[in-house]
Amino acid sequence: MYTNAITRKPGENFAEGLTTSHLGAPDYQKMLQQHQAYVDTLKSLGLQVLVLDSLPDHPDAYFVEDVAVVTPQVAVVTNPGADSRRGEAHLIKDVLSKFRNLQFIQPPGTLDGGDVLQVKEHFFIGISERSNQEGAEQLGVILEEHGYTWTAVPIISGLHLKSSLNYVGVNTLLVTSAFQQLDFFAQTFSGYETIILDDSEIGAANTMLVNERLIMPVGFPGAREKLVKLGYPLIELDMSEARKMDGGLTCMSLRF
Ligand code: CIR
Repeated sequence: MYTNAITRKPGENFAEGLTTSHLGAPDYQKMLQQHQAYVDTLKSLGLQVLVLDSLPDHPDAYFVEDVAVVTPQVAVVTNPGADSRRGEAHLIKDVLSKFRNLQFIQPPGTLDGGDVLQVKEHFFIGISERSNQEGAEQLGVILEEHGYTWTAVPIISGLHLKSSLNYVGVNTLLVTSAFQQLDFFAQTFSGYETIILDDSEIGAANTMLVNERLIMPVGFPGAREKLVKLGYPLIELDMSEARKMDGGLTCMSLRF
């Protein structure tokens, strides 16, 4: 069960963050409302939620997931792969050190938390445009010290591993059909059940399991129908503005 979450308020200039999506210009007031609903939802599930101040010099900083990987034993501060985001990492140190001992991904290693998917005692680490092999290995060494195992996963499309794949409980992975068709998928993810998303609903891949509830983005009825069968109560949140900035549900918090 998670007891804590760290989030960060989106800044007024959040639209200056990195994006590859063509979903139109994001709206700040809507973003704030959606962020508040997100925070309120985590609180309603019993988490204590810290909301850090926005960082005007780092318009993507509210995607706090990317700057750390938190386990019960240690928090690993990452070295984000995008130049514009690198400075965010050391700005999370003070708050994280109140909860965990810290370790650090060191250059030339790069790593974004969005590429790190924990499934029970195992971590899948995406090697993407943001996270390199060196970063994955550094994280892997730290995780092994604490009894975890890990596997590297090549990310060929989409920003991060968790843009395409998430763990939704009941030994089940939620995955886009494109990702599921990659030749390494069956072997790398053997032993799990899969729920495969239609191509028109890849935006639902970033669904988040928190304290026996599944939080999913609104607007994906096909995914909803498949997920409801897992038996968890579903909560739908409007993520329209974060999606315009290539972000989703998991990106906006560190949960531990
Ligand atoms: C970026 O490109 O870095 C941000 N605009 C979006 C980051 C999303 N983070 C995540 O998926 N963990």
